[in-house]
Amino acid sequence: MFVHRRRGWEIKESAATPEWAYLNRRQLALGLAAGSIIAFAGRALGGDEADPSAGLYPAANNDRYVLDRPLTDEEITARYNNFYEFGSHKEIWERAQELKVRPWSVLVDGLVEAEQTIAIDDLFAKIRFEERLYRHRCVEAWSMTVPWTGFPLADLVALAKPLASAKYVVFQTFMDPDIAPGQRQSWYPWPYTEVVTIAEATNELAFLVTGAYGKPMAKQFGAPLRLHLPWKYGFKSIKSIVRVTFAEERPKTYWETLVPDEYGFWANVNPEVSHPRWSQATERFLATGERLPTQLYNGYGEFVASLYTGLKNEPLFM
Ligand SMILES: Nc1nc2c(c(=O)[nH]1)N[C@H]1C(S)=C(S)[C@@H](COP(=O)(O)O)O[C@H]1N2
Ligand SMILES: [Mo]
Repeated sequence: MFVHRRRGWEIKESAATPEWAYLNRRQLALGLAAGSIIAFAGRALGGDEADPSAGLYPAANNDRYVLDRPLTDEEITARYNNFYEFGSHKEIWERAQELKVRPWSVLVDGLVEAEQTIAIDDLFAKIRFEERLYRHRCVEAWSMTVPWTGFPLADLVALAKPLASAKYVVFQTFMDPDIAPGQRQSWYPWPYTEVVTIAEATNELAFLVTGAYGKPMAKQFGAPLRLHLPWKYGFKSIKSIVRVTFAEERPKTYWETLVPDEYGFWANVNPEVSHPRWSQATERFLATGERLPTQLYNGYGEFVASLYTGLKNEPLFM
């Protein structure tokens, strides 16, 4: 099945190269002129030039999603990561290079017309990529802005053809303790899983990410396929997805199993609802180090607030 919806805002790729990409190219040109120091730095951050999907980048920017602050440099975001499979601290980017992102396939199963195992490059060939500049807010009260490339999660839902009885979409990360030392710590409920409702999954903001900064994303970001739900705390944005299951009942997620009082199912960003151990009123912005006020739904209320109008008794903000 070919998923391609032409949208009114779509413009020719050639007319849509974002400013940050020009800056990157300029830096690259300077780097080449001055030696290969900058080109080397790019590789050292985990960029993989041999990635078979490299030719799909850069994709046209979708300017419907605008930022109110500058982008965070890749030098920062690619060296400060949460990816517990590779360790429960932020400096995992080198270890994450052990992840083999080809061959890679995604199992789509559960309440669907037909179970499918889709090779990642076959999936990419069926989908139209776009770039979106999104804010990301970690529950630990830091935030960043990233130019992600990918496609709406709604496109994958359409491709999966869920049955009417499906109410939830369950995502699972790879499981390979040989390369992921965190997964040898057996008290964690591996593999990492996350769950959203069908309504959330088909909201226009829900984005499956394949690339960042105009190229296939570095492994530490969750290559070759990760979710980004910009109105929710970052732990919902599951990395390195191998399985997408449609279900009628809501299974407990990795974090709900581990610390149910601190990391719940809904996890929508709200500055007025504190985490049990800290305030969520402000956040440390990784680009500048400033403390900025946190916004309800991370500033995306116009897109998502209506999803929750009938759910006032649910713990929507933890
Ligand atoms: N599989 C998996 N996905 C994950 C995590 C993780 O540890 N494992 N950490 C989450 C958290 S808490 C955040 S804040 C983001 C961090 O994404 P980044 O490292 O690309 O900034 O990934 C989320 N997705
Ligand atoms: Mo996070």
